[in-house]
Amino acid sequence: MSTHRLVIVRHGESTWNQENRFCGWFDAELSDKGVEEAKRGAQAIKDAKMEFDICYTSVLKRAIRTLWTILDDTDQMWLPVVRTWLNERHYGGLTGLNKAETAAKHGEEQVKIWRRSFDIPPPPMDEKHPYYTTISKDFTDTWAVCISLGEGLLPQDEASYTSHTWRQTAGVGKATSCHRVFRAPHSPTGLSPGLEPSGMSDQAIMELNLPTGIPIVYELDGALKPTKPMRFLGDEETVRKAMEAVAAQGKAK
Ligand code: DG2
Repeated sequence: MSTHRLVIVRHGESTWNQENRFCGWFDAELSDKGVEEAKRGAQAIKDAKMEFDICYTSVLKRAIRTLWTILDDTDQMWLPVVRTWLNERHYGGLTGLNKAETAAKHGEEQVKIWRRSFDIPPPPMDEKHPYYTTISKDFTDTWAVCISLGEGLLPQDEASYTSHTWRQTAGVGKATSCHRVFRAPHSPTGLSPGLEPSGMSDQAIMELNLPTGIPIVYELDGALKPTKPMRFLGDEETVRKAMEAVAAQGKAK
């Protein structure tokens, strides 16, 4: 029997998604299209008459603003919001680079590995990297323990282990006392191990290209195990096209 519901919405398109740049911990804003996507996500939640008890988001503004937009448009602005380490993983030395240009330079297969591999992290960010200072400044004070120079999807070192552990404890497991949980994360970390309730295989997660702004619904039992397959609040064709577009970001032009 379903007693709990988890709804996940990857933030709307960011300005760096729009420019097809590796973003990671860089705090990019939503693009105008991203705001529209968040609004469409809100409409889908409204149409499905879904209400929540608690919301989780990252400490990055693209996710926070998506959450605000959805709460505003569904008239649930009063809900408790936890901003925590649901951040995108650190994209290391790739941060700021164009994904298609990187694929032309290093090959599409290599870029797919960097984007989706569980155990191969992106190249590390060194101190001369153009975004090193910005990112360290944004996070060193509050999240010092967690500063890393690049993370894969599974922990490789102490810093990214901390980062992963924070993501996992920020997930649905912490919310057993709440029956209707809303989460506004990033891709692909939004569904990484410990955050994806159906326990998708590594391979399935590697192939998953989470679309921006389209809600994913999990119906769960008291032990937080899915009682039904997860579903998108969107028509099949739109979801398919949106996922293909995310996959295509790593193709050489
Ligand atoms: C994207 C994900 O993260 O990129 O960091 O560039 O969800 O915060 O926009 P998000 C980024 P891919 O792993 O799909 O390349």
